[in-house]
Amino acid sequence: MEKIPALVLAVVAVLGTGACRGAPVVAPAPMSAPVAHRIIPAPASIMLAEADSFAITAATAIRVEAGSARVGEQLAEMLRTPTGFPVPVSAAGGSISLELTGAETLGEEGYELRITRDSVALVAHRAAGLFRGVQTLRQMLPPRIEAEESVQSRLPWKIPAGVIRDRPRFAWRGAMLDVARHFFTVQDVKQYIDAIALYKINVLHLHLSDDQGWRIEIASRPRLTQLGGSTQVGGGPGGFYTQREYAEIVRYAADRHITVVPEIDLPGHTNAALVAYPELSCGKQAPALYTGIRVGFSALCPGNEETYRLVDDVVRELAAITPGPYIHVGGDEVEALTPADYARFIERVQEIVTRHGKRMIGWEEVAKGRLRPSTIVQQWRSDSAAAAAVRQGVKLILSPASRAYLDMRYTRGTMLGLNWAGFVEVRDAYGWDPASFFPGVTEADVIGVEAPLWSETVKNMTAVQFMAFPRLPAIAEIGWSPAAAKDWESFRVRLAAQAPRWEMMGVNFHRSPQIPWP
Ligand code: TNX
Repeated sequence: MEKIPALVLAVVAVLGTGACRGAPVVAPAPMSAPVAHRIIPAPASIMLAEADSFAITAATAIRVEAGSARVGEQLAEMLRTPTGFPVPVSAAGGSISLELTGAETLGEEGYELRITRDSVALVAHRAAGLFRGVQTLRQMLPPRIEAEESVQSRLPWKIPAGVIRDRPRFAWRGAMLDVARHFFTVQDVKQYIDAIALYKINVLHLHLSDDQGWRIEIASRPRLTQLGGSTQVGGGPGGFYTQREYAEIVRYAADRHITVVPEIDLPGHTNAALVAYPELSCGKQAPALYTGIRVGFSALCPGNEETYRLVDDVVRELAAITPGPYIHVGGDEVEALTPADYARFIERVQEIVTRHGKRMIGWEEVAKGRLRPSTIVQQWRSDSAAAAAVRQGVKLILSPASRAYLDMRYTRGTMLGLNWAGFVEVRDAYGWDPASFFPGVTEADVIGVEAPLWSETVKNMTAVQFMAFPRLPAIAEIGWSPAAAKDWESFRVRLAAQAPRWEMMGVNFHRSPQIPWP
């Protein structure tokens, strides 16, 4: 705040429009909403002086130090295309500075932004914090900052002056993409990464195998992809990632400070694997490829030692190409095994994952086994399963289907998606709190939230975007912003302000009647 007091700091109550509760559903058009009303997720603390601003011009340069050079270059790239300005990046100087001098209390992802008429200082403790701060700057600039060609003539490029201090409430803010039911190309996944990075998502969970397809090359088990990757729901050609392509996705995500969590769903959801290795099913009969959308019918045979040799090959190869600390082993919806066989299977898989140096994550059912304290349980359906996991002393990722499932239909009137967990409109996705949603689960038990997008009905990126926007930003805010910042009236106005940005980015979205779109 050192240089700010000269300004009259208008405290823009980004979080405090609570008085509007009970107001009519359609609020005034937000096109002229103050910039603070555009930022999602809402920052922990924001004071803006809207009367004053910093302008990006042909003379703007970015000053970086060793640890901030890459984020500086990313910021420059973001500015160069739409503005047409050169925006040089160097250690020598510039009116925008990116510094890693921030206090340790900012944590891995916190940042501070100090914006005056003459300068922008973005300070963090880690590069990830700088990257998150750049997303805030991006949202404070006009939507045409997303343009893919120079629109320089339409000046000015202004950022309001003020101070933002921000850090996430939860360490885990995930998005899951099911690339098994329908396959998505490397280019598709990169496009999704770009869209989620804007909302400070930091985990991309890839659901890499299911009954309909095996999507990751395992060199020691080539038939998994040769046979198991050859189709998808509805009978299309399917596909898979080579290890090199997977590494490219991991690298692209890491460049945006997003950790990739690979999931191989075991012991159920394994029809595609059993097509390739029929000797691993208890019946030892080769099943046919499956292109429908039923669940629960397939399982690896837990009494066969060959099963664990396959799991070991898969986990070993996956661990070697996954720099992140986690491997997700599924564990959901197994109807073909006894509870005791299921629990023993999960415990053995947990040992295999541990032996290869990773932490196991499983869907809530895995809490039927004895878990290590380092294992993480992903809640999705029941509240009792979440509480049972907590009693074992493990941490939870919350993905309640009735709130966080991006594959649920919005309403009776929107046809895409499923509705087994109900209809999930934007307000449902936004209207819950991780610390109070489940009996017996407190804030300390929760490492964060994740929004899964299952792809039984979702066939292409236009559909992915329609399901994710605007619900993904709602889950992102629940994961990032302080509980006290939760305010539907404020959120819906800020959400409305994303529309011109999405239009500029070519991102499809659901025009929910709950939101006062411009
Ligand atoms: C349940 S969520 C499943 C998935 C389906 C999804 C559809 C979970 C762990 N299992 O296999 O794709 O519902 O919404």
